[in-house]
Amino acid sequence: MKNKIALITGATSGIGKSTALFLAKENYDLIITGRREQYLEEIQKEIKDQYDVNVKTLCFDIRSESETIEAYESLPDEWKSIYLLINNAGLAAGLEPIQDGDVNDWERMIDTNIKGLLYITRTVTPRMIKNRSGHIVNIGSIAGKQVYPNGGVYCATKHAVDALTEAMRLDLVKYGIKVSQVCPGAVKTEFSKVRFYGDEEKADRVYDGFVPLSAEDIASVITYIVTLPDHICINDMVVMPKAQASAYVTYRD
Ligand code: NDP
Ligand code: 8X3
Repeated sequence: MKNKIALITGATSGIGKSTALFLAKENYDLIITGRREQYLEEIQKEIKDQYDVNVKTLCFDIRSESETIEAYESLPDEWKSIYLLINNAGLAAGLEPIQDGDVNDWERMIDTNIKGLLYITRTVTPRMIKNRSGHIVNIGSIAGKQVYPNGGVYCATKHAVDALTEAMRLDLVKYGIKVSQVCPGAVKTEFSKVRFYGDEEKADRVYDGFVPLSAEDIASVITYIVTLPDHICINDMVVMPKAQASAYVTYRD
């Protein structure tokens, strides 16, 4: 295959979907993943209608190690040589103090944001090592740099992503594999709707009175990072809306 191959987890919406469109424009062949098959097929068509690249869809739940491995193994051999892995799938569930937290929410976040990211990375990296080439971009968060009240477990999962980014870079540097992290502040996607269990009004209030980042803003940053010359690695980038000074200080008009 002449193009580099990028696998993007969580490409059915938000940052992952936008990144798929941006990378298609850069002539990457794409593997887009998520649990909503219909969305994957619609996005595959949207990309192929606009760009002359190949697109495969893999529908699986990243919380399951066996589903993750099976999905990868279902790819034709030439598609298994993934150059770029965008570890994006993730969520926040609930906004509660520790003493009131819902254990199911905690498990969803830990299983997706930490364990899922590890499963796909463990699955994809042996071939990168064999090829002596690759780039992993982990989507962390400002919540992986700071902790805010009622968000303890989500913040802990993103702190884990921060640590794993550094760990992956240490382990993979000798194989010529780059590892980067992008840590956004507030991005208006399905994120808050998922956090508040589908309550759209509550989700919209998160972005009242200031201009949040868009999924395209983060996709453009990811595209910048992955199109730099091979010898340059952006290790870590914190990207905030102008009005958001930290995880817990946002200036609202
Ligand atoms: P969205 O909710 O719009 O997108 C989340 C994506 O993750 C969806 O494509 C979803 O696909 C996928 N996903 C969630 N759970 C699973 C699962 N179990 N298996 C497979 N895929 C899954 O949110 P964003 O685009 O905002 O979030 C993307 C990443 O960015 C996340 O890691 C999030 O933590 C991070 N982030 C978001 C910020 C924000 O303010 N929005 C700020 C900082 C970081 P599907 O439902 O089809 O499975
Ligand atoms: C998402 C940003 O501030 O809601 O990671 O945690 S925040």
